[in-house]
Amino acid sequence: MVFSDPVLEARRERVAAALELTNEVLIIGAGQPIPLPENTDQTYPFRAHSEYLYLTGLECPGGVVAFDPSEGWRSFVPRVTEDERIWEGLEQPPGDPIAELPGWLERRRGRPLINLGAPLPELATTANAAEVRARFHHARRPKDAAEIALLQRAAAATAAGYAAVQPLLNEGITERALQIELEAAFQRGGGDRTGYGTIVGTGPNAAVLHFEPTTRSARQGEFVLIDAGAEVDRYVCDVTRTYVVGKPSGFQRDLYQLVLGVEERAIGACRPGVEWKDLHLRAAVELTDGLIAMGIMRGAAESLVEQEAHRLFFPHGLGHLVGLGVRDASGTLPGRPKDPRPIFKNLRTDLPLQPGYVITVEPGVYFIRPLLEDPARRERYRDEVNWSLVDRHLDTGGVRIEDNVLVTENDPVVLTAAIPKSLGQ
Ligand SMILES: [Mn+2]
Repeated sequence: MVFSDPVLEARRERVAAALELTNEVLIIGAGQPIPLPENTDQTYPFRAHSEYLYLTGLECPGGVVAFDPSEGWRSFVPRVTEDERIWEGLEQPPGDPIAELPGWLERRRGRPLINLGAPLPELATTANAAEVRARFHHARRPKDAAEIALLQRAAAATAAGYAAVQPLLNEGITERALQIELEAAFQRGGGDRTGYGTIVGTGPNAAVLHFEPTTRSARQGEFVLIDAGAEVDRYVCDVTRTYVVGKPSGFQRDLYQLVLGVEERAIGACRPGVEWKDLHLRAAVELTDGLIAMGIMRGAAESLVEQEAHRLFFPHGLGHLVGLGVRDASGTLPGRPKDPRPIFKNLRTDLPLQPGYVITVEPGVYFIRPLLEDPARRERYRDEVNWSLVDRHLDTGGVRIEDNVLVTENDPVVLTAAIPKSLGQ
């Protein structure tokens, strides 16, 4: 695997210190391959649990890493069989034989046992696992140099994908064709695979937040929203660009400039100590201000956001941590409950930023029919929204612009800066 021993040792040390265990025994499982339902001797692609991979660098089915606060870390791995060497080309990973794990546990019998990573159902575990996991997540939020190097490679592969599709944004191109060319270029550009299901939405489909590409073709003057990222050694970028096929209308330009301005100001504010929820709130107010200026909403932005009216057009959070997987250790600070105010209902990340964090910044404005055609919402926000203008734009789709930002002691670093942000070809 890609991480060197000193890198892994430093991680294990940092995690051990952060967990604050005294007498507890910790077991972190890699997980087992899951067979496909039919009798094919195939399994779903195996991905070791992130918590296991982080500490061992191994994609090792059945592996277990164990920690005893008075003795330190031990890694147990299954013996690779001859069949696995013949059929899969597997090699024996480093570590103690997994057959020694029961004895290791037996010698610690009676002490509280915490199981993180993939569950080992045969173990009876104690109740504070969630708290220990929260501390583990928090300890691995700042990315180390090896992780940032992988993210830079994932960003380069992702950039190759976007560069391949931008010249293809012509009338008649299908969502599927864009997906195929994007994903092929990801892999030619050094990616192992996509980090999550590629989203390509043309026209009204651009308003579906997690749209799966279809055979629909783009028409002249429509938005095309692409949200996709390459994965390199399990490290993932999460990028969105929005384009227009042909010449954008004034309305499309206004929407795009609004989202772009909000995105760039939020990126500039990604500095140590800044509360993510404050950036989210500021983005919500700025988007609302822009929608007021465009005549779509009416009133004062702060008050509209207080009333949650912005969620008609911006129904998701400003972003989330990304890295080892597309949602890497997001959530809240250990021991600090999420801010319960209704305006933060759709914000799952509630943390102060710190150097080393990598976070997506992804404001968006959409015309989402299930929200905008809902009679209850139309009644509640009767005066706050210019509904006749909204009705004229129900098939507009939407705009989202998303980059991945590394927080540092100095200026934020945009890992995905090589991917152009322009409305058209
Ligand atoms: Mn995304």
